[in-house]
Amino acid sequence: MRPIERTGLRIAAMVLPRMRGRSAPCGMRLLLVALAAIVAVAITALGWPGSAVAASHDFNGDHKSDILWFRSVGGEVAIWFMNGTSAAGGGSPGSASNNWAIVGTGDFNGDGYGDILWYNNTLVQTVIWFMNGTTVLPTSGSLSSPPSEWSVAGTGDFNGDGMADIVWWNIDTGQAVIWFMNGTSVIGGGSPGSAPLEFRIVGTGDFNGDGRSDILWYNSNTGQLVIWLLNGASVIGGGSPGSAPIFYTVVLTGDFNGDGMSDVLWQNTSNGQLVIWLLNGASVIAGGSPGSVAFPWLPQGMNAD
Ligand SMILES: [Ca+2]
Ligand SMILES: [Ca+2]
Ligand SMILES: [Ca+2]
Ligand SMILES: [Ca+2]
Repeated sequence: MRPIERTGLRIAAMVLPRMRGRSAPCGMRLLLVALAAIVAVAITALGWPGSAVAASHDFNGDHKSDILWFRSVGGEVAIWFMNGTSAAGGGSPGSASNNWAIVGTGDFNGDGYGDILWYNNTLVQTVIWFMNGTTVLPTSGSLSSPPSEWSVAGTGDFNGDGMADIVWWNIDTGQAVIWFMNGTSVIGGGSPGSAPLEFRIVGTGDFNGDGRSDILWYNSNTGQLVIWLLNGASVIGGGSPGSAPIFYTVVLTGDFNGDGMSDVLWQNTSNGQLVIWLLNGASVIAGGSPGSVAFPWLPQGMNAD
């Protein structure tokens, strides 16, 4: 596993338990309280048992993250345009048939509006809906898909051209491959390497603030996180910010303290406690617990945009 450094293991073992008893910075706490409130209100209002929040992105171009819903029974998609903690409009752009799943969001054509990435693992097909608010634009369409041992592991802008790109992960070899996208066209890319099979890609984010997305790996056997700092599809640095104790799982990445570098939100799947690691590159610079969100409430996709 060449780009991975095995450092920092002991840091986390100390940082995490200490963080758990410490109060988080106010802004962070507010964000998570807002997050919990939004998810609670949204699910109550929609009344969709079995529905899931798939992701957040700015679908109407107002620079505020919106909430994308996908109803796992029936395939209906809904978008809530968010303004702070309020849903200020929205609607349903349509429905998907069986076996289609939302595997990511991002602005794949660079028009400032978030788009929806779909994958059908039966048909081995990939489709992008280019969105304008709740309208699916006619330019939407499919792209050639790799063989079925590959799955979409994440999205992000890895080459910094303003258009979202796709990370694929090979379940047999552990290899990651990045496709640089322009709409539904693959305009370049490459493989940053492979990780041992016990590692999974659990997130992307710009962990060092250079305007290009990086990859977050997680070893579910050991709890270890590893970050690959990337320039395009090339690993330019990284390391391990540490490991989390058993029961903690990564739920999302986002820039919680607004320093331009992505951070990691953990949740204890046993008692619902949330823990944030503030990162600078692959190093934990601070952390804390904003509180707990009891099961079955699960943070899914708010971010600090
Ligand atoms: Ca777009
Ligand atoms: Ca890009
Ligand atoms: Ca970066
Ligand atoms: Ca940050």
